[in-house]
Amino acid sequence: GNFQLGDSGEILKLYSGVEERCLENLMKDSLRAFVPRYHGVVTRGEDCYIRLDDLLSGLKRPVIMDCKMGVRTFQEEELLKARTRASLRTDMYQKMVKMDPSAPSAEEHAQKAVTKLRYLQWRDMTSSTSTLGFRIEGIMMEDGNVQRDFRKTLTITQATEVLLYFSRCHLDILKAYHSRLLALSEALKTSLFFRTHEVIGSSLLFVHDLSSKASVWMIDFGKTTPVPDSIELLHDVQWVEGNREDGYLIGLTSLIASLGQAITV
Ligand code: 4IP
Ligand code: MN
Repeated sequence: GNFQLGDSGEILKLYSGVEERCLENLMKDSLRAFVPRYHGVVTRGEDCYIRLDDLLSGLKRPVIMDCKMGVRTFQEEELLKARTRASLRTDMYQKMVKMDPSAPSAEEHAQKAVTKLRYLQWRDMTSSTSTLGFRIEGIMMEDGNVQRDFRKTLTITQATEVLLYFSRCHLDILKAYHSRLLALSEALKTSLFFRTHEVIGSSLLFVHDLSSKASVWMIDFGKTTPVPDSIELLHDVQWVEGNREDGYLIGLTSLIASLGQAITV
């Protein structure tokens, strides 16, 4: 699989050069306190892995929520691929049909396949990604029960309902998340990494347990890449092809607003 347990209780994640370069940079950045500690690379059998601190260690019956950040989840290079050498994906066509049989076009139905760009764009447009700048990818409750379908969670208020369910309305947990995100938004303002990287497909991982330890971590940097020196990203403006903007701060603002609602109901 993509993950293994390391010898000292750390998490081993299947190697990606893009992610390794991000983690190396992040360990020297103002975002360091918001990223699982990176311990270099190990080889196991045929495969190479990235060693990361286990974000769940010390938690009893952890509760987890993964929010994928940004107004899009595909890289700009995906547009070029779709125009020039689009490989057709039957697996993505099938995922699409399963969720909504009427989503594929007549042509896509005929070929029983879609491009990766088409699938990722459809996921972004039919979730809160394109409007709120984030989407809930999944939740695991303390009994291990996993929920993955949040396509109907489209507004801040609907996200607030999920937050209340996820925290079982524990105000101390919601407040801890809220202040952690405010601290993150401060750290992002001074981060050299953030100014110079397009952050695509990265998540904020919310973790707590009922002893009320609650934290949020930035994870998944496999599609986060440096931009040319001539570009300085703002992260809070709309994406147009070529500007490399990811809308990360649009998502963070939405999440903070939703937590703000949750702690005042
Ligand atoms: C997945 O779709 C996610 O978008 C993955 O992104 C993406 O991996 C997969 O592409 C795609 O099938 P669902 O979540 O709807 O199943 P992430 O890894 O950020 O969750 P990439 O390769 O884009 O990172 P493929 O090409 O790996 O299947
Ligand atoms: Mn992810």
